[in-house]
Amino acid sequence: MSAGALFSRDQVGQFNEQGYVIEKSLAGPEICSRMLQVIREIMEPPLAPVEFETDVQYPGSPTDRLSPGGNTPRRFLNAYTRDSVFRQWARNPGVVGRIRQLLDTGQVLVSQNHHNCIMTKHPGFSSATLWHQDIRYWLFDQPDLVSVWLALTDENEDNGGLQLIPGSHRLHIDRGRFDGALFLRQDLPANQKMINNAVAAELHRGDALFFHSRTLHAAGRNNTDDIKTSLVFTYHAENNQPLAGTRSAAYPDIACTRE
Ligand SMILES: O=C(O)CCC(=O)C(=O)O
Repeated sequence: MSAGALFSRDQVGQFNEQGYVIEKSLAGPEICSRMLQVIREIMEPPLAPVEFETDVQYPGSPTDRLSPGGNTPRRFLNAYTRDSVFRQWARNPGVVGRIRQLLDTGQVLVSQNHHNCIMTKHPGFSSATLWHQDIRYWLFDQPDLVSVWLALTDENEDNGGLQLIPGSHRLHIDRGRFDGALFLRQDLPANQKMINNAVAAELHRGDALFFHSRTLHAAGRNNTDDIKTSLVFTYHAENNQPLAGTRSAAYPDIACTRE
């Protein structure tokens, strides 16, 4: 990945308009293979800290840890501290330079408190994630963060890949249009109208999806026979700090220094 080649002006424009942009083949085959090797080692048995499908209780989750599929991992947390290959990726100039462009800022930090995980969706026991904005439980001076979702396997609607609602990061959506857990209510015609505009992010191994923390997104279950695996980190500008004493500030953020 070259540090010099960053987003084009059109790509930055697309992000500003749509709330997301995809960079194809941002991670080369070698780093993807190394990451997958590390992930295989932490997957069986699942090495803590892990969030299991039963913890999220999303539609399709096994009911409890003792039921079939009860030990299916959903997220391997603390990706940043698990291996240097993840740290190198998170602070790579090709990633960080693009984040700087999207946040239109100099210094950026990667959060240890949000995402910072390896997401998996296993055949048979994966769950669906309803429509939400990531910012809903994050507390920062401003709601402007960017996540980078790196596909380590191909992702599409069939295996529970992400869907996004273009431009939703710019909308003001009344609280009443969300349910108690801050998922978009599907029973409201105004919400259905937005959902009808959703697009599925088709990603191949090494592709990176950059999306705004206010962009509405959702994902289905994995209906294939293969595990879907992705790595996700979230970034914010130095002048947009987490609120002290909240979960967003639990662990220090990592400065991505200029090379
Ligand atoms: O993979 C999924 O089901 C979506 C995950 C997601 O949207 C999230 O963790 O914010």
